[in-house]
Amino acid sequence: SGPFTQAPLGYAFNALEPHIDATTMEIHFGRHHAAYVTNMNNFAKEYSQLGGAPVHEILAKLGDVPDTIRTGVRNNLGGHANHAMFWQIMAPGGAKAPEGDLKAAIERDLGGFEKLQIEFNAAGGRVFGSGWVFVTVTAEGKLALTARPNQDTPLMEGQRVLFGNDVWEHAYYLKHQNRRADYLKGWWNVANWSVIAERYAAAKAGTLTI
Ligand code: MN3
Repeated sequence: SGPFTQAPLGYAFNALEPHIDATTMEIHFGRHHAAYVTNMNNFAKEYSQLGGAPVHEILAKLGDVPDTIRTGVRNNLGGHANHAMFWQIMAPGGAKAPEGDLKAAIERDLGGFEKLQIEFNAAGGRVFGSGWVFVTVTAEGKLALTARPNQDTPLMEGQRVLFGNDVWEHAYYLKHQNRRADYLKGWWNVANWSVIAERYAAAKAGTLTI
């Protein structure tokens, strides 16, 4: 227990099949993400200030964290924030493609949904080893494609993440083994554009956190 908590998944482990298998979801949510949260609660025992600040604010000011635990906080709180976002934006049952002003912003800033998918998949493929590919959003609603190694996140530069995909092998290896490109291609089937549209509106309203 401690100040960091893992929100319930909100859907069944098998809800994203066949694109993401139930066993991967169970291990990814129940062990990988849970471990990041446990590790953060242990860091908070050493450095109690961690428990009093919002996750996105800690990540934006990692230089304020004592150097003895800074790398651990970077990896584990980055992992917590990244996965908390990831489970949300894959929730089943929403819109299957961007709509409305989010669709217009994707066309304006990223060349359209089809081009976004091609370039996002390419960026995910270029991540060497473990990391993430993200679309960031400014308070003005401007979008950009970017990638980070390990559990780093644009939150560490004070930016906001609209959505992202986990390209660590633990996210896809049981089903796709070394074929990351197949995972990236199929992943779009489980992105929930209703949730992502809510995050887009929140970013523009200044209320989006992680
Ligand atoms: Mn992961």
